[in-house]
Amino acid sequence: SHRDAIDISLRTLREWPLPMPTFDSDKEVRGHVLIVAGSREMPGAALLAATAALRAGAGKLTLATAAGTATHVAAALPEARVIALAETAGGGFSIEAARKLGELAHRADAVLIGPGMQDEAASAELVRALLPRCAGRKVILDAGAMELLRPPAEPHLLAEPVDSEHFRFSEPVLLTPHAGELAHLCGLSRQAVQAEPHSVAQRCAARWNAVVALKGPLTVIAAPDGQLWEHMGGNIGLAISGSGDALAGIIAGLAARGCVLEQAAAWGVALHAAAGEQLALRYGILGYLAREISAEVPALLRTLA
Ligand code: NPW
Ligand code: AMP
Ligand code: MG
Repeated sequence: SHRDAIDISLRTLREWPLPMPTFDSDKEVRGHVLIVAGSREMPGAALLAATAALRAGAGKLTLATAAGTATHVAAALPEARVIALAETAGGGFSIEAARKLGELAHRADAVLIGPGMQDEAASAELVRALLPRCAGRKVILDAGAMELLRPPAEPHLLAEPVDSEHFRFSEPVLLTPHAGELAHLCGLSRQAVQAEPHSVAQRCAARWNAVVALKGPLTVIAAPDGQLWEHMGGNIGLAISGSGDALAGIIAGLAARGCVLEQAAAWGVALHAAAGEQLALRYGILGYLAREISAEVPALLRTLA
């Protein structure tokens, strides 16, 4: 625990209520999510994130994914509008997709990019081209979409995650790295990130102008203005393939419903952990599946929100 961090507990969340739709509102009010995710090798990540966004209560969903898998993804998630994106040789999304995605982002309330994206160079280029077209939208960058932050010359051995020409977002976005990912992105070792998660997240948030949700058994959320939250909960069963993809989708769904990025992250992390606790009661701590996480969310929301 850290002296400046607000503990994310049920009490904190009750004092930070989610925006609730009125009984006569339509699906537009609960927001439109655009998810850019998946690849030939990881189509499942797109499905996990997209399902989670709907389970968190978003009204509309557009999922842009690799052309080679789009029909299968669409059949697995009949609720989604699925856009097929041309692929690079490396299995990433080609830069030609940026304009089409820009038009889709314009109509969305929240945009999640990254789960299961292949081809690091193509991902960085696409995100760079897409960000200016996401102005005014709530943007969440996970996994491969965070590649644009990777220092150009790597690995470098700076004691401090500081370099003079670092990237800065013009409007804050939300980043959802685990310790290994953040280590890569800021040129530290994973041990250094895990030794001081609060201060590393805070420094990265200030440096990049981003809300940073640094995930792990302890999750730390740092805002660019220095505000800090922490959450401890869930269980080891959440350390499974696809778990973070479900979390990113839950957060995107909450953002589309009208939460600011900090609130979407705090609620998303708490719901994801509570879902893990429910699943552990039902199946045991090990062996539940990432695809089962988001199905717990509606009942949790009924009791919490
Ligand atoms: P490396 O290679 O270990 O040096 P993981 P993930 C680093 C998708 N998924 N210490 C690691 O570096 C996700 O959405 C799809 C140091 C690597 O560079 C992502 O797009 C699924 N470094 C992608 O797969 C289900 C560490 O972080 C980077 C580290 C990768 O997902 C699974 C990525 O890390 C998955 O969610 C450590 N301890 N741990 C699907 N069904 O489609 C990680 N890194 O661990 O290679 O992969 O972040 O889980
Ligand atoms: P990812 O590595 O992107 O798949 O994300 C993994 C998710 O599982 C994050 O939300 C972590 O906070 C969560 N997680 C991983 N290990 C644990 C653990 N031991 N206890 C609780 N949550 C965990
Ligand atoms: Mg992940």
